[in-house]
Amino acid sequence: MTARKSSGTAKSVAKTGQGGELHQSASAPESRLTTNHGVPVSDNQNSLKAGRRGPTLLEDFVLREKIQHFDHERIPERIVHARGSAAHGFFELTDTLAEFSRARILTEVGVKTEVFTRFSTVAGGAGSVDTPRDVRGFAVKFYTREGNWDLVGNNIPVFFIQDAIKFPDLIHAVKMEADRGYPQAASAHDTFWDFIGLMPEATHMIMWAMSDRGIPRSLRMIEGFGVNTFRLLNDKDEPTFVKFHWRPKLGTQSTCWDEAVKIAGADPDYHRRDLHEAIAAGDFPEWEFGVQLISQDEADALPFDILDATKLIPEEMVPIRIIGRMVLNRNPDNFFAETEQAAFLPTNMPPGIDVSEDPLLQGRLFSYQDTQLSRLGTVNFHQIPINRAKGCPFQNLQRDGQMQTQVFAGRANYEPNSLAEAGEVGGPREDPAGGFRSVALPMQETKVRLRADSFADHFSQARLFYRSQTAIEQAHLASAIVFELSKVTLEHVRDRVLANLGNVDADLAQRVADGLNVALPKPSTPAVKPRDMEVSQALRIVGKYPETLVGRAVGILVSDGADGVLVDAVRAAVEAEGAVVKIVAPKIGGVTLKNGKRLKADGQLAGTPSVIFDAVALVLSKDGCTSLLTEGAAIDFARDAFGHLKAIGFSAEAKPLLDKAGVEPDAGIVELDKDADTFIAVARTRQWDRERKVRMLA
Ligand code: HDD
Repeated sequence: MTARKSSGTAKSVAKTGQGGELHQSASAPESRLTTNHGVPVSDNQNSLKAGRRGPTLLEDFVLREKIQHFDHERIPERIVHARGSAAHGFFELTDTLAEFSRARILTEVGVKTEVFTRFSTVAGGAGSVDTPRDVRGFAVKFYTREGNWDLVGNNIPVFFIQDAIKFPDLIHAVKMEADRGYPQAASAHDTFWDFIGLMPEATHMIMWAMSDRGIPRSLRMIEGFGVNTFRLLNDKDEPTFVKFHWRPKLGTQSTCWDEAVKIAGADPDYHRRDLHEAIAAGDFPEWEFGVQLISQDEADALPFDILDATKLIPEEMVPIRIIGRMVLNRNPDNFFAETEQAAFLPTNMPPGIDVSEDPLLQGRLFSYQDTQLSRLGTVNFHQIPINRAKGCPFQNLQRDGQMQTQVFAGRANYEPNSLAEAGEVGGPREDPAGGFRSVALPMQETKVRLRADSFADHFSQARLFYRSQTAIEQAHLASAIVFELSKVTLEHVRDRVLANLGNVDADLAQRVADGLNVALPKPSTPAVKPRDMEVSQALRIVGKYPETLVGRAVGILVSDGADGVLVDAVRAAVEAEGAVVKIVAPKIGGVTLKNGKRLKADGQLAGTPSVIFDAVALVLSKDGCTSLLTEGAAIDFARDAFGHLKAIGFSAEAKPLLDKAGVEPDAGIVELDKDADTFIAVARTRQWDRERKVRMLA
């Protein structure tokens, strides 16, 4: 191997390890590779050695700096919500809440405020898959003109526990079991269900998590909730309780469980990719922003405590008032700098928004700031660009600390000071009128460590949720619990959960017991007997979301000799509906159509199964179909689409493949025609009627 010397002239020649040459123009300062301290680097391919084949020298600061930086590239992942995907966008207020709040973000109609929104799963590590059954985090950082407002919510409006002191126990129970380090990103294991069985207050949230909301189709299709009750404060500092809601424009949509499991293998980054690709394509996800406003008197009249995070306020009792919208329209430039380093704090609130005494929220007010210190490593994490208040200046007299990036001038780092009287910089001062004020509440209670009696009803709302679901959703929910409990090895743990379910609904408990093939124990004794509440249609997904292809994806499986006219017809019709088309071919090089034209493939069949599409079309030639009859991936393509209740359009020649895959005719299986109308009509929704034919549900 010959080592060359860098010429040091305008055109330098960098050496590769193989002795090849990489020519680069490196003389211009703006394009020159340097060390972190600005020293130009002459050779980024070879370390400095004692002789051509000798050991590397300690003196090589270029090598040492590069390796050392690399060694420290990772920071601790978030203790929860480690797996996340984010985007930039804006929030626009459409209706003022001036009567209730003095926060400008809630009163200035038409103003667009920058936001950064991060979605996440809860239990899995940063490298885990996107589609486990789990709660999804929905955290929005509004860069308001009065400081950052972080609304750190979930896609489920209630929580597992009532008091923050139980949070570490909950998370320890759901994460990988302590001795064995598995399962990753899954609640289907002993320790989680052990904790749940012993914590009846978790039952309501379990209903939500086990419902189809736990397996969303896309991050663009999840609802968001602030979960905790907050307060708004108006100009006169009069308080109003508030619950925050995000509603996806595309509707709330889910996958089937079997589909979610298979997506995890086919595309572990399914949600991250979907969000990124949609935004890159200009198909910007959008949510409506709504509030439920409750006065103290109204809150007192409710049959549950609004300070209890395991309770929601049914929309039928207090309607949601839509006051704004959020559009996500820009992907992060750098995942680490933005998505990973984003630090959300429920304590970030502009004047006019305040917390409530919800004991879960109260603990959160400490935890988030604290966790950033170990995760981001410094009290100055607010100076990282993604966390910086950019809607307004920020200034105070806090100084120094690790990674201080601001250079403060002057002597005044204390207050009060009178340096301005001598013409020096005196520094910022408090603003009694415009600054953040907390609600003025009388506090005269005895100091206690207990749970309020008003928090004791653990089952009425769990019952409300179950009874408000459609028959399809009830079956999914029961089946999900059966699946999870089937992974529980300790019988007494299963029994305790079943006994709690008896308080939710006798039918649900029986279905789960039957699904497990075990005897149903007697219901546990609830602290408060569950009450029947008015069924809430708003809690459903099925039947509520728009029948549309907008924002979805359709896969067309093609073979050599396929009819290009049909492919074009399907593509045009699907795109006209606002969905994306992907061509799937046996080989990535594509196919030659009947008319001799080449058609490029977006995905190779073996790596592009039908689980990643919302509907599929099979446009095959006779020979193409015959050759696919011995290809497992092709048979699975059709079989899974059928099993996941998707519409299947097919060219007449593709019929043998459908037969081989066991696809039985129904309203969702249509032969393609020249305008693909019939296919589009059925592709707008899942074929729910098919489900009982393809799956044993609890
Ligand atoms: Fe939390 C992160 C949502 C209760 C402690 N939480 C975190 C994130 C979301 C939520 C979306 C990820 C933010 C991001 O994308 O960076 N958490 C919730 C909701 C809760 C909730 C909706 C109930 C209403 N959390 C909760 C409690 C505690 C925490 C009760 C502790 C007492 N949460 C944390 C944390 C995290 C976090 C440990 C980990 C990473 C971070 O904060 O920044 O502080």
